[in-house]
Amino acid sequence: MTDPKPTTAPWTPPEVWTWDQPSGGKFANTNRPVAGATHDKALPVGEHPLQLYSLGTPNGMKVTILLEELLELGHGDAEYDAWIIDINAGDQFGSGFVAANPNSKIPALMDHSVTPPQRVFESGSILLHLAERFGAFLPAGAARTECLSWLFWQVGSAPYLGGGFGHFYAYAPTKQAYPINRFAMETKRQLDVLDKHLAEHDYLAGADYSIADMATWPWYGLLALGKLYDSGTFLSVHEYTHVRRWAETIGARPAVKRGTRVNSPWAHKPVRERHSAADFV
Ligand SMILES: N[C@@H](CCC(=O)N[C@@H](CS)C(=O)NCC(=O)O)C(=O)O
Repeated sequence: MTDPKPTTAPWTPPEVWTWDQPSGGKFANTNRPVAGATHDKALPVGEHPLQLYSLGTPNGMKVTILLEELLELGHGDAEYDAWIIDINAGDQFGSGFVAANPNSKIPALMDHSVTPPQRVFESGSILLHLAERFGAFLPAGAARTECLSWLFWQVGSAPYLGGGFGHFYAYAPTKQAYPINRFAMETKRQLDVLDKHLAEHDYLAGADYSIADMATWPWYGLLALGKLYDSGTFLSVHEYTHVRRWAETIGARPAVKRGTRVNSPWAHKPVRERHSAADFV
């Protein structure tokens, strides 16, 4: 068997990588090989104990969906201020945001219900922090372990979907066969993992809707509904019938409809910043 033809011009990496040329990709203006703040900027603080600094991307939506679900359940203490962080403008590198999340990525939460205020970063950690604090959407016993397994699966898997498939299919300056084929393969495998599981379970942790579903829906649910990267036809998402059933059920929840609008300039009815229920007009 002959080797397949290379589909991109071969490149010999230099002995030592240096940051000397823009990548040309969608996030080329903000990507840097170093961490830390680029400028001084304090974060705004509103009146509620929970202060969220985020953007309505799939990672951001996870948290606003949970907060809206908690409010829907009657947890008044889950009232929150959600401030928008424009990652295309470099807001994630402001000194206040870096103090909340040294990794400079949305979402980040400051929980002022404790003294001193507790910073929480990484979407999975924020979901767990809030679920434990309110005793909701995290089942007990064996289902708790199953819930956490899927939660960790999601945060470990989505970079192949977002940073891999989505980046090369939708954001890279040119379409290249090698990375798109590699990450389309992995994305479809992940969809099939979910589809096989959801063929036998209503929700990821079993019978009950949990933070594992809230973490996974904005990525794989929207993907299966053809709403991510304009890739529904390319990935034949109609094949994943169980994921689609689960995604439609979750998408119909009022709290999910509200949560996906928060900090989302591109939503059908955007709520750029959320400070109270009155913001959802
Ligand atoms: N593992 C992180 C990923 C967060 C993440 O990748 N956030 C993106 C937006 S979806 C971001 O802030 N990107 C800005 C940047 O990379 O500079 C989490 O789950 O919270």
